[in-house]
Amino acid sequence: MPDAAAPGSRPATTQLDALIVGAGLGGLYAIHRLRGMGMTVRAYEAGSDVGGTWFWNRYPGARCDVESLEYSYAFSDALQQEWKWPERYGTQPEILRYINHVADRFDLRRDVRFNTRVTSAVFDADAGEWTVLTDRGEVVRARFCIMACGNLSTPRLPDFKGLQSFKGAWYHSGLWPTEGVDFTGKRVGVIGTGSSGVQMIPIIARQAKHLHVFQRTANFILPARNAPMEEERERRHKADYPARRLAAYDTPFAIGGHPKPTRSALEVSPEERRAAYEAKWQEGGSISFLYTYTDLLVNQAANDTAAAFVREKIRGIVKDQEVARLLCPNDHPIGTKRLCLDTGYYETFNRDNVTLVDVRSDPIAAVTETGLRTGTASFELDAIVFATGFDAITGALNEIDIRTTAGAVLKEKWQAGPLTYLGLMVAGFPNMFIITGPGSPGVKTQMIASIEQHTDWIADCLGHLRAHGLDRIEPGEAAEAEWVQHVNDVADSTLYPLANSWYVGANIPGKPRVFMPYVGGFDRYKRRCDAVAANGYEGFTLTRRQPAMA
Ligand code: N01
Repeated sequence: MPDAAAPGSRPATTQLDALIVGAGLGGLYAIHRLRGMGMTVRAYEAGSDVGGTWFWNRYPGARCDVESLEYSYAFSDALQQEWKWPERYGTQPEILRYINHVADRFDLRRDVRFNTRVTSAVFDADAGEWTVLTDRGEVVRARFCIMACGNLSTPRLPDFKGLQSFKGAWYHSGLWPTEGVDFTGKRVGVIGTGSSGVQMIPIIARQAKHLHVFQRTANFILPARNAPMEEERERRHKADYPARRLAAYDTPFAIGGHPKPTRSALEVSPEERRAAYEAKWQEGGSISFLYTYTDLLVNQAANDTAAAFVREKIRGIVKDQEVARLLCPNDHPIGTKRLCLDTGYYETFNRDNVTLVDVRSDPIAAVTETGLRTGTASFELDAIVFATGFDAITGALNEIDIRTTAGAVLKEKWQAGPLTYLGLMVAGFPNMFIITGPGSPGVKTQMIASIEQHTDWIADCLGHLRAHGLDRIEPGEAAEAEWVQHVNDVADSTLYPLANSWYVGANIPGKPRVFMPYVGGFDRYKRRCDAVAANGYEGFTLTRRQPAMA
């Protein structure tokens, strides 16, 4: 394939079968899978190396909340057998080491262009291919575009006045400096108490002279109970890894090892319920807790029992009962925002050098030269950490100018909320596939399982096109509308929409409130995708470009 030209000269056009946006877990597997079919592929990656989320999110304490024996690629049994995870939950450095290992082992780097951001992608309806531009001036033409740009890859800073005037240092959890940050002896403010804030706060508290935690919404946080990997457990898991993966695919979260619940929380006595929650609390982890009963995510009364248990725990751990009251979530059912896993989070608020600031009742008004100001108080800070989240699910796609020569513009089409068929494709945008986009169960599952499932489906689809002499696929408007309705109907049958979460875009002012992930479960979703393919790609139109008349 021709390469980009030297600086100064006119850029050459690179021709590919498939262009991939992103070299995180999704992009890397897409390279491997499509290259294995003999396709010319290349991934474009804004970062200087592989890893995506795990490349950028290097904040102290960053760690996966899915157990490491589950959170890994399944496509190569040799890989899953040889890799040794040292702990129950992988740390960010360990997961990044694993991703680098995968990139090297499968020789993936040679098909990644690093430090390069895709800025626009235009589908040429006549030529039947995409023309993609990068911020380094490269022009790439590709029959297919695979958007593997991540769900939580567009960091979001609140629109506070005065940030430019701040004389100290500031950081965002999702843009953490590679060399790390030492907060020893510093007065630090952390804004945000989602998964990122919850993981970093106990560690920063141990370093800082004083830590102010600015909390707008209290979250439900369960113990991770991280520990070194037990050798016997690892041995047993690896002894039947492929079967365990298959069993996991038959569950809603694509995570195995947890018996499916059989009873409602409301069918048992309060004592039995309490004992069950206590056992899950001791075991650690979010999926096992949500699996205590069948109806925790669909029945408010059932959910209330679990929420009350966690609040009681918070009041038991945190000594100052006014602080405990503020830390008790009270505005959403448990599990309807991403459950956070902690190591010593609530205990951190018993430290003398930690102060919880309620910015729900007294919002942050501005950043000042020397810290932060709320409506009623000022805080002197040497460093501010924004653990304020991401423009989730659609953010990275909307940053690329995606359009077609037929006049379709993705951002315009998605103005009132994203529309996709199966979360994989968008009507009006042929030959563009999305890995774990809106309408996919991705973020509600073991993400790597969804990445592999989506990519395998796409690869099979491209194989089908090739085998039938076809080169174009696009979902129909009716199939797309039916899927979007189904995604909404399923969400509305649960408690999820009751929370102001990033699942509904509530963290981004002005973003349309639409429930974006598919919460019908990975198992159900996979069966649907398989059936669509088995029925000749039902809901899609598959065609062959007519050669231009001489
Ligand atoms: O972001 P978040 P995150 N003033 O959006 C607050 C995954 N992840 O980076 O809730 C004051 O959850 C905001 O408050 P509110 C995981 O899927 C996984 O923590 O909007 N506060 C909230 O407290 C996770 O869900 C792992 O009222 C403001 C926080 O900032 C997702 O990434 C680790 C504010 C943002 O929380 C995102 O997590 C890390 C303002 N103006 C992340 N604006 C693991 O695997 C926002 N906030 C463990």
